Amino acid sequence: MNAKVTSAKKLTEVSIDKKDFKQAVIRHLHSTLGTDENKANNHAWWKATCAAMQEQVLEGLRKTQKTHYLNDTRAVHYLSAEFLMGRLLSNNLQNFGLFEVAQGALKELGVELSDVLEEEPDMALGNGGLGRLAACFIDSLATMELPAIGYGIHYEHGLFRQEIHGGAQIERPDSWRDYGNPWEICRPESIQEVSLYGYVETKYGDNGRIHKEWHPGAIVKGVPWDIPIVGYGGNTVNVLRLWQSQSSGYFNWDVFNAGGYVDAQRENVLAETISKVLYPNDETEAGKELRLIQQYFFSSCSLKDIIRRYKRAHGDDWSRFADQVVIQLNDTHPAIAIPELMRILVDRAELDWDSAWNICTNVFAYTNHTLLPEALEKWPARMFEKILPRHLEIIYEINHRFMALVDKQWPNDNAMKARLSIIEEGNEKMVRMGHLSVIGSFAVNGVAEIHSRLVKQNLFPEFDQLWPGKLTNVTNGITPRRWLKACNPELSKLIDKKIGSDWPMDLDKLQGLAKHADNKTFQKQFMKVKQANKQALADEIKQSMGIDVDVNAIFDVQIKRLHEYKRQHLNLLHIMALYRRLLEDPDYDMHPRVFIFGAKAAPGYKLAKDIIFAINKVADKVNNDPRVNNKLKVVFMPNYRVSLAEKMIPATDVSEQISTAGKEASGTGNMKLALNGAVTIGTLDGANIEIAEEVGDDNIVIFGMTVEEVEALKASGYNPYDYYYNDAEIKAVLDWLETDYFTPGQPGALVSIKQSLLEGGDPYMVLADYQAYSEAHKVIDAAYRDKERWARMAIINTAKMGKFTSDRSIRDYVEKIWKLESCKVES
Ligand code: F58
Repeated sequence: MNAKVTSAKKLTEVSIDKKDFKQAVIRHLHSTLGTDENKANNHAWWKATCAAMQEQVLEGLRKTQKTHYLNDTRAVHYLSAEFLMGRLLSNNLQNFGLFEVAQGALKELGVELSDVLEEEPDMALGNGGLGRLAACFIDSLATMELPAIGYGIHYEHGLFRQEIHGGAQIERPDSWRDYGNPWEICRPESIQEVSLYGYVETKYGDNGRIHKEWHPGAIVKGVPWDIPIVGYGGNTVNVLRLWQSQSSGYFNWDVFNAGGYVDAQRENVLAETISKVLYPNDETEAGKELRLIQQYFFSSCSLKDIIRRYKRAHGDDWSRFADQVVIQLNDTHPAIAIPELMRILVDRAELDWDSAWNICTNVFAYTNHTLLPEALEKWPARMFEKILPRHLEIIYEINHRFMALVDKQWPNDNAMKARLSIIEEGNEKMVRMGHLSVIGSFAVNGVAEIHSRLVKQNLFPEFDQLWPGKLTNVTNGITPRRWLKACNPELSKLIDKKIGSDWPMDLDKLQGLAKHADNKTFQKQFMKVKQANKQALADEIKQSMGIDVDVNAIFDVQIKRLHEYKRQHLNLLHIMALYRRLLEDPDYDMHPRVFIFGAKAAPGYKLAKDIIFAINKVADKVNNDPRVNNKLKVVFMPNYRVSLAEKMIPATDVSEQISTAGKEASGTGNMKLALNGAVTIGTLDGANIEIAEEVGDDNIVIFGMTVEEVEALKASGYNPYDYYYNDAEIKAVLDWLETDYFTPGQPGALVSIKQSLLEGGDPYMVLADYQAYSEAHKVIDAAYRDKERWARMAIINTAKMGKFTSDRSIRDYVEKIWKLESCKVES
């Protein structure tokens, strides 16, 4: 097994020089875009530069695919409803070692590469951490020269664009490919068909064998679009294959005879609706029919594509399928692939059930990303029966056989059966997708140590008993190519000078910085880069929002989806408390602080939107109050997305990771910020715990209740009013929300936050952690004022992030779960 990244070609051996790159850009300007150097605007330059780059990329793709085919490699198939890719040009240039070449070529044409890069719309085909993780993982897979393919949905509209009007979030459609996407390649030769609706016929064969035949009510087409994924070093170019739905024109008149022509047209519209829009949910399941159809659509297309490729090499011999194919389910969204594979094997390939199940349970592995009950997917059996009648039968059969196993292990224990059954009985029968995923997979992993422990202890304890070793951990990671090398070029250059330039492929090398952490010159250089990055962000804030921020202030950043468990409102209450302290005592001793937020709220999540509104209203007041003497600023940057994160992260001093212990599965923003030299203020939750282990207690500020303390307080009967009445600051701040101080003329406009924290029972224990959080901020303040101490802390954070490269996560998957070999592609 050789999954270590050692083989990528040296980045100095560029495949094309400046002169040729310039020629290629001009050629594309002329013959692809039909314009010329004098007429071209930045958008045209962007497209032409992408096209010039794509020539290199496609050459790499062709070589990679040929090599993988000739070597008949085992491959991982990463099924994910979301891939939050961001922009690709800068990444592809970096990974091919052509960034400087392109910069130089464009300069000679009188064009700034940085302006051209800004033209690219983000590919925002994901909600948050889960989707971005998938993007980091496919970067690492290609970098490590592992045979891999990502499968997902070619959403026409990605995550909504956020505008802020009068402080409130407004959602606008995202149209990432309105003017064409230069990276994607349509592959009509690999179109798949997917059946939906209809009924199942039972047929009895001569040999007494029962055969099930599904007569679908409608068939839709899946059109594949391939996005090449360039590994660092440019040797391996893998593929992200995204499925777009299209009407097939097929409509079963027998099934829908009463509806006739009009219904048939409705079906055509449905077909094209499937891949229209990404559901903007975060940690809650919408339970909508269209979402189940989306899930089945991309899972079925992907499986058929995997089987087509397998058959090309192995014909109808299924005996090697599980040797060649591993399918990773990114959460339960693609779990329907399990009964789909059973259907294909049993109904189509006519394998017996046991052989089919044996293949299935050696092919699938499942990653769990959450413990929140509202995020665990369940589908009404009734809805299943309508959309996927044959799959429901198969799920019942899987469950029937599984219940026999449970009975063997725990005889006559009906309560146990009810707990473990895929089917939840109740008012409405539900299909539990988590249970199906655990039962149908050979490995199940959580995404950070603490999370995986809780998956075993609280979520699936009986499954852990039944199959010891099946439940495991793979701590998340981030790609250092995007999240340091590309987004923080000045820090990268400084690091290169100090320890050499190998670190993007071997992040443990950053350890080498630790011995310079006390060196005054290095401290100055490191903090000078931070200061320049802060200046760039300050300029952006000024330009986009008209707010002046002082780059000597502490840049304190919370960037992530807006959710109660992530506790942006804890941050807000503390900001309000600082404001009060400053009003009561103008000499209140604090280093100037800029609190910066970036967050989208799910459109239907009322309280989350109220919190955004409150942050903006408090910001209006604080930023325009001369009494705070510029010691406090609050900035809510609209439309948080990957490309904005790339600007905010290098400029951050303090990273807010303040979820209620036990709720954040891992977090990955925490890793990105620490890698760029931010100091974390955080709870003992998710990967914060592992970050603390790496950087040491002196270089992180941990506060608040542990998981055990949260559980104990809950068990003893948590009462938020205890904190309200016993803490004058909490009371004053909560009462303030009820006045019209922040919303002149609109008293009560912010009251929902107070209500949720008092009458609502404060489900995420914001008030219980408030004092500890407030004290932790005093620790931050004191540490920052000691310039040398702070520089040391920042350097150590960067130096100790080696563990959190997504290359390490992938290595863990390869060794523990996938059992893959890397495959060298000759350049
Ligand atoms: C996130 N989940 C976890 N879900 O919250 C985070 O702790 C973890 O680091 C990350 O996954 C990667 O493991 C997450 O982002 C979603 O966005 C789902 C999208 C579909 C609907 C339900 C939430």
